[in-house]
Amino acid sequence: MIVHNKLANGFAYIEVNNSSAEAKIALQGAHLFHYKRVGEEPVLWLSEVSDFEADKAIRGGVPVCWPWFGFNEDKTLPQHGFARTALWEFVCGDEVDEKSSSVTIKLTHSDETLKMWPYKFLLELKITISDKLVMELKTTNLDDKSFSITQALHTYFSVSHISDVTIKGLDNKPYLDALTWKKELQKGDITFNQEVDRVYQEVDCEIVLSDKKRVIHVRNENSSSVVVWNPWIEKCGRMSGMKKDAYESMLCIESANAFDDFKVIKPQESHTLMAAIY
Ligand code: TA6
Repeated sequence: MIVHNKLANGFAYIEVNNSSAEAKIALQGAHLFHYKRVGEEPVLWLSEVSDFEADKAIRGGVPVCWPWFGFNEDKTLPQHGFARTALWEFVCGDEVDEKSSSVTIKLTHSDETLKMWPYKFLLELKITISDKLVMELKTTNLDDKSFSITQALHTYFSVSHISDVTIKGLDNKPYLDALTWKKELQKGDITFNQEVDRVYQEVDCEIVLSDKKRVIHVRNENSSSVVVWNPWIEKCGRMSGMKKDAYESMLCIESANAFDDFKVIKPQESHTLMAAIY
């Protein structure tokens, strides 16, 4: 079942239910903010104090960072781009079968976006909901000149407790430590006892997130960069839309084309960033 709903304040979202899973996707930012497989706890973390208001990014779920990841050279422009707070347009819903549904939402250039980023584009996000979550973020260049993007599906995972978490699959991968801006090399599995904000490069394999509750796999296509982030205590206390102890129950593993993994798209050509979570 695919239903269009609104919160009391008019905030529009799409609700998906099938025999495998349920999901909720806001039209603002094409922001998947709930994904739960039948019989399990939600896979995605969502802040208890997140805003659901126009022009404010939902804290949690899967923010779409586009057409840049991180800060823009022009500091008056929003971190992680404008796509996650823009109002997207529902394109179609498809009940593939009783176990799988897909929803496609699009965003295209406007006077407002052209002021921030002077290129004509079509951005489409196709989300397939079953016992596997598949997100395909397709950028098409509608302009007459090439453009370069960086992007991320900034996925917030719900975890039993951050101290229980181990991430496998990034051993021996180089990363940019966003806390020191130094390049480092990952040694072994990733565990957490402090703030972690790292952009891994040369990633070409499945990533495995395990905690006390379950094991989650992340596999990306057309991406060789992955961001791992937990704000830990001090930063969490300063983050908008996060309770001070939120760091204990969340972890971001972001499927990206970030920093060295930027993508140049020629006129009339496309690039699709795919993330599968299962
Ligand atoms: O992806 C990690 C990161 O860039 C962190 O540095 C932190 O800023 C996080 O994203 C959240 O950013 P936001 O703009 O959603 O508050």
